[in-house]
Amino acid sequence: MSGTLAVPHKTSLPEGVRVGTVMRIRGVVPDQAGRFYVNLLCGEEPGSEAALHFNPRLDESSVVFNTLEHGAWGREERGPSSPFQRGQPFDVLLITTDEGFKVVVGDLEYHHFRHRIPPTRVRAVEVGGDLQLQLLKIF
Ligand code: 9QG
Repeated sequence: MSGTLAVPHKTSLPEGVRVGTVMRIRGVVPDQAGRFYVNLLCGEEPGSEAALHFNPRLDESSVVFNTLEHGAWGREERGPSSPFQRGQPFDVLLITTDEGFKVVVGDLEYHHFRHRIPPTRVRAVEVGGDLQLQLLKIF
């Protein structure tokens, strides 16, 4: 598909993420998609902690949010009914607030994930799994 980025796609954030940082992820969910993810990672190396794991699951019609700390997944949070559909485009904003990450899907304020790891520790954003990625932009 024209204008897609290879996945997994990783962008370094050397200055980290601060209150007010907005990340925009735009793409299309493939017809046979299972799951995809956006991870806000606290390092570039494999096994880095994740301050946010955002995981739309088309196979479960759910969206899972979590952290990865000391090699272990934390307590899962799940959003309300999934706004993602196989074959459909999507546009997501991750808005960094004092309290957490506000996740906006399309025009819907979908979920607020309260910080467990300080967002200033984030050093990279990685997008991967079953998606056609058209845009990853950090504001
Ligand atoms: O399943 O759930 C989020 O709580 C795990 C998944 C895991 C995460 C996690 O296996 O999948 O979504 O690194 C992984 O295996 C990711 C991709 C209880």
